[in-house]
This record gives sequence, C-alpha cells and structure tokens, in this order.
Amino acid sequence: MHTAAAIPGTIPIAHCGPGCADKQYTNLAFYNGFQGGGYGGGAVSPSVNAGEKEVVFGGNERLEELIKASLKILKRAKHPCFASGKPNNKGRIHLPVSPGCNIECQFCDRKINSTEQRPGVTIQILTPDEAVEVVRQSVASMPEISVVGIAGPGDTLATPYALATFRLINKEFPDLIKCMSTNGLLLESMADEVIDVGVSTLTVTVNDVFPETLSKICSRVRFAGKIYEGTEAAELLISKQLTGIKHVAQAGMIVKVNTVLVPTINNNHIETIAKTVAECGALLYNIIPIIPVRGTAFDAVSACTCTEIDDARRKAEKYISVFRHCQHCRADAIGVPGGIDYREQIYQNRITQEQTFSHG
Ligand code: CLF
Ligand code: SF4
Repeated sequence: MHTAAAIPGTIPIAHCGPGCADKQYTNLAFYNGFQGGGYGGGAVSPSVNAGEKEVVFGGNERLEELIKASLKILKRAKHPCFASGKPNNKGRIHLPVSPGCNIECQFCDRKINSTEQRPGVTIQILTPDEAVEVVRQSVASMPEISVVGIAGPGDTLATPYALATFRLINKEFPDLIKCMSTNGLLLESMADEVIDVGVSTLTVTVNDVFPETLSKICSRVRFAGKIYEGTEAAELLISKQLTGIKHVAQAGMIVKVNTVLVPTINNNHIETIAKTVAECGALLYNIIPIIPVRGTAFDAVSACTCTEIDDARRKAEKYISVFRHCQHCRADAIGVPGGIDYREQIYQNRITQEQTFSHG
C-alpha cells in the first residue's frame, strides 16, 4: 500500500470490506503520523467497502465504479483548471486552431494580436500539423505541462480543426490530458467524436438558462444551415448545451461550466444556472466576470465588483464546486495559468499586456 501510494500518478485501491479498509487507513495515516502522503488520495486510500451483497454476488461493479472515480480524481489532480483547492502548478498548452464560431456573443471580439490578455485572442491560427509541432517544442522544455487545451479563438466544434488536432495529439502524446472548451451548440451531435479523439475534460460556456435573458447576451445562432435570432436562438442554444452536457457527463467526461457574469443581465440567474448544470452532470463551475471589450455591443457594460463576484460564487457553491483561479487565458497561452507565459519563446514574438475579455 505504501509503495503504491508513493508512485507518482498512482492511487492504491482497496477491493475489500470496511474492516480491511479501516486497517489500511490506520496503516497509511496513523502509522505515518498523519503526515499525509500519496499522489491523489493523501492518507486515505479509496476502498470499495464491500458489504454482504458484494461478498455474495461479487463486487466487480463496485470496483469498476471506484476505478472510474479514482481515474477522474487523478486526472483532475493533474489539471490546472479542474483540480480542487489551491492552484497546483500544472501547465497547459492552448492550441489556437479554431478560427470561426456559430453563435454571436455580444461581448466577443476575436482578434489576431500579441497584445491583449484575454480569451478569443491569438498571435496566429495554427493548422493541426503546426499545432503538433508547438506541443513537441513545448513539452520538450516544460515538464509542468500536463494538458493540451483548445479554447478558440472561435468555437472548437464550429470547424473541424480542433478534433483533427486532438486526433494527432492523442496518437503522439497519449499521456497528456486533452481539454476542450466549447459553446456547446454542437456538443450533443458531435459527442461521440469528441470522446473518440481523446478529450477527457470539457468546458461548456453556459451564460444563462432563461431564453429571454440569454437572447440579450447571444444575439444569433447558426445551426444546421439556418440562422436563428432572439429567444428562438437562445432556446435552441440552451437546449443543445444541456443535452450535450448530460450526454458527455454520462459517458464519463469531466465537465466544467463557465458563465460570463454580466451585471444587470444574468447576475440574478447564477444560482439557477449552477443548479441546472450540476443536475445535468457538470462537476465544476467557473464564473468569469465580464471585462468589456471596446467596439463590442457590451463595451459600456459596467465591470463586476468583487462583492458581485463573491456573491455569485457563494450562491453557485450551494450546488456545485466552484473554480476560483481562472486567468482568462489567451487562445495561444503556454505554461502554468497565472505564471510565466512561454508563447513568446514558442511563437518568437514579444507580447505586451492589455486587459479586456471572452470565454476560455
Ligand atoms: Fe485551457 Fe480551459 Fe482547458 Fe484550462 S483554461 S481549455 S479548462 S486547459 Fe482555465 Fe484559462 Fe480559466 Fe480556461 S484558467 S481561461 S478555465
Ligand atoms: Fe463564439 Fe466564444 Fe465568441 Fe461566444 S465568446 S461568439 S462562443 S467564440
């Protein structure tokens, strides 16, 4: 048990009854002086806690469930945006391979530049092959990279490049976690392909679950060759997002939901959004305060106060774990979120920072 717990990336699992599990706890924790230890479980090892029913009928289902749950914990522990607790010093590479989008958010302004520090911005759009080369160069010099993410600058499912890129990355780097961010419009219809290319952590940006209000944030949706506007567009988007989340969560994917907090528009709906997405199977919730971007329809919206953000997080936390370390990453970010960004070295360009916003 001690040996297994000491191997990085390993969680020992006990397939036994509650009495043996208790002894293992004593072994790992008590005789260790409660110093903690192990990679993903600290001083307590997961156990199927097999009872009479399992002893008679076999505990294979319990064991399978426990293995799946433990693998999720391991994955989350290696992920900068899905681990619980403090920032964990894990890194990610964002590959800017998705140029277009199929919806129109009022705060969005996708840009090619090296100056702005926000989602939706990249120094260039990469082809899938170029993106693989960026990953090769990055992991060769940065051992802290554990995640390859695609978060734009547009929507990852609106064009085929994100999935084509993940397919290549999964072949060459099977151990890196594949992370994707989407507006969710095409998630349900493309879920099987998303799973097939190796994506295991997914973020869906759900800005409201009330069509009237969402129509003020998202003005237009293009779906199956048709343009939808107003509440009709919002209804379609919400329905596709929620069914998509349910589908991938049931398939075992770890799902986070992002909401862009827009004062006077969706700030009173955060609790309902959090409850709704948690019921659909999302595990984590990230509230991103809007930073109005010049030239967009929301450029005059007032930025959120600390009290508004705190209030929204407290309300959401009643239903779902809240992620609090979001760094509003660019679509081409490389490194530990909030730490040094190495895209400069990789793309050989100098970046200066200028605050503004979108989704990530
Ligand atoms: Fe990137 Fe997003 Fe994956 Fe993280 S970012 S695709 S989940 S690997 Fe993280 Fe950056 Fe916030 Fe996004 S800090 S903007 S939440
Ligand atoms: Fe599309 Fe994302 Fe921009 Fe919304 S914020 S329009 S989903 S790229």
